Amino acid sequence: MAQQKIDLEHLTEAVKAVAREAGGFLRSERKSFDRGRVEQKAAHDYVSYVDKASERMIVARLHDLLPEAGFITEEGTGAFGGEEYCWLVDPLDGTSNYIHDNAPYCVSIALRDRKEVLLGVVYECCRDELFWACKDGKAYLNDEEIHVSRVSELDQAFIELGFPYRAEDYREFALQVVRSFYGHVGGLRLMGAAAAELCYIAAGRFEARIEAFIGPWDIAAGHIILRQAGGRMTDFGGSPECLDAREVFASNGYVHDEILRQLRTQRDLLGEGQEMDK
Ligand code: LIP
Repeated sequence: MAQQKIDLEHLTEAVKAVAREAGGFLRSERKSFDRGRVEQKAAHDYVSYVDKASERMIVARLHDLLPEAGFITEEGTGAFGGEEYCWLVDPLDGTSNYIHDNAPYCVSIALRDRKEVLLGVVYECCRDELFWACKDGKAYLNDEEIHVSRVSELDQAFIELGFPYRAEDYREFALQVVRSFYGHVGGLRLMGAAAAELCYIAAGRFEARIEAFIGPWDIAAGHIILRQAGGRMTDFGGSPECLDAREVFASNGYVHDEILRQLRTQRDLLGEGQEMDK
């Protein structure tokens, strides 16, 4: 049966409303958050009842919007069985920040088909910032168009680092990244919410982000928002095929090749990591 043509602009507006609704739920629950109800998925990898409730609500809303789509979500709600369309959802990116009442934390929702990401929405709750973009469109923060910075000199670049839960596989690489860049760039920051941080590059606040061993739900929405804002995302070898999020290097494009030259030389320091659920 011919696949239904999707009105991406109309669908993106509906997804923005879902992200705002879920973000309002996160903010509301934060006021009475019970740290006694936090589970540990793996060492230092936490999930709370709020993550799960947010995901259930988002999946229900998205299913109503596009019943034929599958789901790849951080907490496992819904399923992906090879459908033409697939939602990628992180219901609370920045979980550890949220548990400790720190910023940023956000909702990340993306839709892809078998070829590419079609739309992405990231709602960062603490600053009430809705980042969004759809295929062949511009990137926005709330109603304002956003663009990456034009910083091209490494010593002026602000770089976001992510330290994944898989410390054993990432530690040596992470330490080498700090040795390579600390004192030689504009600044390094560790913020703990990949989806929001990719949008910060799209908005021109940072120039690059480096992390490995995260989930496709962490980066899918930020990927299209960054791309439509003029940015670039590859793995540490320079391949644009990085949506499995095993290696994620994002930038404003101007500093990409110079940083990539250093990442390539350090790549063998990465452990095996484990394949994320596709
Ligand atoms: C987080 C990512 C972050 C990474 C953390 C964690 P979560 O996602 O956004 O970049 O460093 O280890 O994976 O678990 O808060 O959704």
